[in-house]
Amino acid sequence: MRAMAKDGEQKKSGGFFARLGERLNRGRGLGLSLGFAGRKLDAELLEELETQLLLADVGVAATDRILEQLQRKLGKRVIESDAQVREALRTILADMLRSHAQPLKIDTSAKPFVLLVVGVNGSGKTTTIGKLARRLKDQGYELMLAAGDTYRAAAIEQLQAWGERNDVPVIAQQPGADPAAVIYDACEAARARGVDILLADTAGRLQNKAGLMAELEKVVRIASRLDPAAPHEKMLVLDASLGQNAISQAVEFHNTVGLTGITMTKLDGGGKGGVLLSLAEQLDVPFRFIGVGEQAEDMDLFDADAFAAALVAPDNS
Ligand SMILES: Nc1nc2c(ncn2[C@@H]2O[C@H](COP(=O)(O)OP(=O)(O)O)[C@@H](O)[C@H]2O)c(=O)[nH]1
Ligand SMILES: [Mg+2]
Repeated sequence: MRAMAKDGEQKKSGGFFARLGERLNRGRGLGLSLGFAGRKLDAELLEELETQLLLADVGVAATDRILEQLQRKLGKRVIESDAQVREALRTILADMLRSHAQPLKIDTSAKPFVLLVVGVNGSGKTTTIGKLARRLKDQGYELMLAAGDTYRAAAIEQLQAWGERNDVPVIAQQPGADPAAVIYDACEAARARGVDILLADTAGRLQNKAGLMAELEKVVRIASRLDPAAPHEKMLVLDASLGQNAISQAVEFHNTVGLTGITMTKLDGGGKGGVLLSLAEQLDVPFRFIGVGEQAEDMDLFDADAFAAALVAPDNS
């Protein structure tokens, strides 16, 4: 049984992050096994920890930074307990993530505020739009969805199903239609109806990567026709279970469209979560939301302290 009923911006610190802790890497966080008590943070121990962090998708640069900070915090004294190391790690990770924890701000004067979701096929774009629709609707916004993934009929139907579930209108055309035309139509319709927020889906697969990137560039360009500030949010949806491949994807999308936010999905599955540290180290793009399941309520704001705490397994493990 799952706790339901969420209202608006209410912070779900306890419940949600307890769930995140349970789900992240199936309850193992980064999966670090410590056994540090009575030892010193010497070369051997640093190497053990380095291997574990790299295996947890933290990446080389972020791993180096973490170990450097840990040495600074713990010095060469004998370590009393794993809890002491965990506490130090929580602080270090939260500090690395904090500047990236910037919640999405809706400019309500935009009418519509256009939120374009990009990412490769299967990363969770359409599901994230569904979750956002639920969340933003609960907050009282007037919404519209645009079925910009015209690549497959199933993709359009999937978005329409989320629209029906949340009682939100969906602008769609036939499969194979020009996605930029769909987005333009939707921008016009949203403006005519005085909608607050337009959530626009896109395809993640084309004949080739260059084709996909060219199409996204066009979508972004056309979306700015009616409002030069649109799309106001260009959100990359990234599948955390891709590990270090998520990093190269993020860099590529950022270079193409200039991302303004990242939402990380599937942190409940094989995703170890360490990849966010790697991303934080390499890209100056805010983390908006995290997804920990397939249902509408399985998403929340990214919070650096809570995420760091969930990454470092509890002291009793
Ligand atoms: N476990 C889990 N599954 C997810 C999450 N987000 C999306 N999915 C699933 O991933 C699959 C692909 O999602 P979809 O939204 O269709 O991806 P898209 O191709 O990027 O639009 C679907 O089966 C979703 O239910 C998540 O946070 N956790
Ligand atoms: Mg989709």
